[in-house]
Amino acid sequence: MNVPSARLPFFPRSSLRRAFGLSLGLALASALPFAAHAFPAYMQDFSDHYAFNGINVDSLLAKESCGTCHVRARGGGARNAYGIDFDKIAQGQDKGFAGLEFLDSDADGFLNLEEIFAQISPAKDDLKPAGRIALALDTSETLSLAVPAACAKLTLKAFGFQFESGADTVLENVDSAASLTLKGAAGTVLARCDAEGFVGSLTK
Ligand SMILES: [Ca+2]
Repeated sequence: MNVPSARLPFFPRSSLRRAFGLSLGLALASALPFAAHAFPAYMQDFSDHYAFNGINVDSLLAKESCGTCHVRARGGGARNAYGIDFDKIAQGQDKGFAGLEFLDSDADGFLNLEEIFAQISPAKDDLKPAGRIALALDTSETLSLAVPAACAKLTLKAFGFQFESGADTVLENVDSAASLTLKGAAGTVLARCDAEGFVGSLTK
């Protein structure tokens, strides 16, 4: 699904982030404090935020449920690393989920946004992508990608930037490296190989 880049909080412009933080902040202001019966509302907020940005997180939420933010999968009690950051930053600093995306809450070497894009918990350092896709962008708008091993289907999503096919594109049967044109001055690109479990990103 192509999503207009102007709507995307991933685009590193503080005005967009502030605007989104405000709207999420208003939504959260009407929510109940962190309590067991309020969890579905937070999960819905999480799902809505990523759906708005063209990322379906149903698979992640089906696996993790309330464990997306809590130590216990059924919720309540202590928050996990992502839940602690959610409390401190998304809520405490009114930055919403967008404020967590370029953090590595579980310190496993992958950004929360990368793990969420790969449908992997951003809170568990024993659950992480199988390898990193390296992305590089040169001055002539050529995006280069290197995968750790052959990738059957490499899905790319751009925020701020644009591929020739729009915000999304797919490369098939990438053996080790590939390149393609990426237009735009600034933004974020996400890349993943679902079957192989690789993920990567570039932000400029
Ligand atoms: Ca991580």
